[in-house]
Amino acid sequence: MSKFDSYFLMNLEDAKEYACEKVTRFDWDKATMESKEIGDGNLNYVFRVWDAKGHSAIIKQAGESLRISSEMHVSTDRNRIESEILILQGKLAPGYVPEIYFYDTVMCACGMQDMSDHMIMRTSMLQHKIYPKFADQISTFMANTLMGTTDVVLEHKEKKELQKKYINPELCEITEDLVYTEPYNNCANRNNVFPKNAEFVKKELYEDEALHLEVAKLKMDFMCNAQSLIHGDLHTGSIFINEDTTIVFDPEFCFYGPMGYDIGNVIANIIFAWCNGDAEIADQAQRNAFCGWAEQVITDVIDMTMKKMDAYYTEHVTDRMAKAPGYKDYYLGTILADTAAVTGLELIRRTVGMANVKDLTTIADEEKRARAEKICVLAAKRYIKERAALHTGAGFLKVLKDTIASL
Ligand code: SR1
Ligand code: MG
Repeated sequence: MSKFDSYFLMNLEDAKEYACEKVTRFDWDKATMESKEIGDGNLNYVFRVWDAKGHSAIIKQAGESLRISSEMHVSTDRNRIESEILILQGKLAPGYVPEIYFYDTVMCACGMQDMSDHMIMRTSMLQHKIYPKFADQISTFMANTLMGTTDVVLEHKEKKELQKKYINPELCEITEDLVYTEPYNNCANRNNVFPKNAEFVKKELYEDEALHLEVAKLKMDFMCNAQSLIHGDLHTGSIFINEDTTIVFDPEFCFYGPMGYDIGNVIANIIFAWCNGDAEIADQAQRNAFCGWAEQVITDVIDMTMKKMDAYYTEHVTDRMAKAPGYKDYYLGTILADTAAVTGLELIRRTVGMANVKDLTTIADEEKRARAEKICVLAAKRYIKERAALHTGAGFLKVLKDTIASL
């Protein structure tokens, strides 16, 4: 019998005891064990547990209600999904995800590698740090995990087994509501609109019917296009980073969906970092260095991901018809269009929706924040409406630059 034989939400003391019992690879020094709750996401509880002998691990537990809102309840099975996906992604992209030590479907918790020698990328971005290897590393992660789980590459029954196993309706519903619905109508009355931009948001988002039509098309595509086993929430809060490595975690929103959803999330969140740097860095040379790097990342992530996907496709394609001349270019073209659209959707929902980003909300000067949010919304509308015409990283960056110049 163990106190962890039935589910309850752990506190700091429980987390230490739990790590001792479940992370058996370490000979824990019980007397010096400590724990700290370090979660800053919207859903789960994350404990770092360590001892004086140098052992450490992360214990992550899914609560029955979400941190962002006690009224929102999502199956705690999301912890199993996340653990299994990290194990799978670790095979497809070795070294790009934390090692999972165990997962436990009773406590809805898992133990994983402590990444304390890295920072959460959003925190780094708010300190305006530059990571020259990021674009190359994240593009490798995405090309391998996304292309590696498609019908182009996998035996189709194997793919359908994965699709069945990770259908994830509850987490998908959050995305369908928060990304693809509420930012355009505030139908659940939980949008967070910066008061200075209230009129602007009403006109540009709530009253633009042509935009609503495009978002409707994209929403149905998100629900119906079982293209690839996507991460589903690949923002800078789901990435650990340091000078040498990029580690992706938190794939609890994963399901079979359009792979542009992941790539577009990365691009949008780099744009948020750009906006924060532009508004908050006083020194011009430093501002140019950080924003210039962010611009290069936007260009490189698009171009490198597409190039690596192209190569992965050529090397690993198994489907006979997907080898038809011209099909690969058509397929990659649809991914780029989806990427542009999701860049726009993520920019909009994090600016005006329920779950905002610190990159915008911490901009101290109200005029600068209003301007940054206008840049995000106006660029976003172009990414959505002009998605079929964007074919290169330079094209993606031009939309952002032209929008800035227009304000
Ligand atoms: C109710 S959860 C809000 C957001 O946090 C997660 O990280 C997802 O992005 C979700 O949309
Ligand atoms: Mg998360």
